[in-house]
Amino acid sequence: MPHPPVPARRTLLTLLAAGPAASALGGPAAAPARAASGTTATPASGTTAPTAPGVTVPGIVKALPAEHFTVRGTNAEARFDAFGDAGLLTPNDRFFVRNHTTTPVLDAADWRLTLWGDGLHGRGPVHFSYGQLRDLPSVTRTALIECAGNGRSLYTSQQGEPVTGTSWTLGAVGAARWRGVRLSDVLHRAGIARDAVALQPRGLDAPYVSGGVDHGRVRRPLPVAKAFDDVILAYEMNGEPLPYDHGYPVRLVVPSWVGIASIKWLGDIEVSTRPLTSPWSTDWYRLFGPAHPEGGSEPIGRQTLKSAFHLPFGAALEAGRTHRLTGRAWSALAPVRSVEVSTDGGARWRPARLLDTPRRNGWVRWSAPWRPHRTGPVTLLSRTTDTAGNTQPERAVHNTQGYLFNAVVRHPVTVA
Ligand SMILES: Nc1nc2c(c(=O)[nH]1)N[C@H]1C(S)=C(S)[C@@H](COP(=O)(O)O)O[C@H]1N2
Ligand SMILES: [Mo]
Repeated sequence: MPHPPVPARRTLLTLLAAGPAASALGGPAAAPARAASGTTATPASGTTAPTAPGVTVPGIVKALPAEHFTVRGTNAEARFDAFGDAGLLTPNDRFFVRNHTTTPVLDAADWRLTLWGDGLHGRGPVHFSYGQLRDLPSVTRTALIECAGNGRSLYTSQQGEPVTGTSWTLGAVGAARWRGVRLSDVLHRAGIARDAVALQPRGLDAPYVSGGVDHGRVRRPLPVAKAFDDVILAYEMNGEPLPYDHGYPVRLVVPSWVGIASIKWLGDIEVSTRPLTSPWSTDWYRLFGPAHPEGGSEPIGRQTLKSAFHLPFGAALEAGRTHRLTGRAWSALAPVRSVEVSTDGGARWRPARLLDTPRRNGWVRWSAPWRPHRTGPVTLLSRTTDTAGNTQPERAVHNTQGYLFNAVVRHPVTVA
């Protein structure tokens, strides 16, 4: 068995004070702890300290004003209903945060990436400093990051089915322009062997402890084929250094795959000639339940497709005037081809107007005018179809952990 290198703990300037995370930092190299809270740290993005009212979550650095975020445990969901003014790219200060533990505030100056494992020619570990990564040719690409469980609560609210996990509505998704280096370039330079089949990137955040079990640091196997396709090690998000909460100094961006693949605060990558596993590929991020194979599906790779309105659930709309309904649609499987809307609970559908050119790994905004006449409750629906012919179904196939919700969202409003 190859021996994993000790993670570069000394690069962790701070973690949430006290508890197992802080004690893991013990030792002479550990810098004084500073809580990752909304009031003490200066985000790497250079945004100012929070002044807007909102909840401060221990473990998330940036401000979480209530008009843009809903806090869910250690996570912050972006308010999808407020995306109407957000543009095609999600601003860094409005991007959702999914943290298994807490945001570590790292220092790029003493950060390094380690590649190790029997899948490297030299066998010994290979290191890259932040400066060495920045000196490699850079690429910039737009990609969505979407949690596998985005829309999870709709399994229950819309389909009456129980699920475990964070009760996201539709805001565990965002689009950004990522700049960094190709993972393939780094793998070549590190001397990846021809017979390497699996990678396992791992974060520098604290080990994830749940139900009294220490699952270790967040890590998940990544097939070599995907790594060589379009994965990047990103150090910029929308033209700024990665914010602390989004993986500063370096994170993976794995386009079109479920968010868990895009490991933040990347510390090391195991390169192996044999398949690798972690709890994030065996216990979670598989589909379990009666509709799936005994023992679960294969680990989830790609995300699915969705569309939704930029409106709060239960929004009140005035009768007798024309409203411009807007929303977004996206598919991880192919570019969006069309969006249809229904304003009568699904009896009749009409096309929405696409406001952006559909692209792979992006979303499109759309609009449809609606002039309601009768007052009372109405269910609005939107349904997208992509160029590969995938369409949102009426019902999503249930899985116990509520991943990959893809059904048409039934959006209640009131005409008054
Ligand atoms: N190291 C580390 N990487 C991580 C996570 C984490 O908790 N730790 N969460 C993952 C999950 S589940 C998602 S959905 C995305 C969220 O990215 P964001 O917080 O930048 O939106 O990061 C992924 N990468
Ligand atoms: Mo996620």
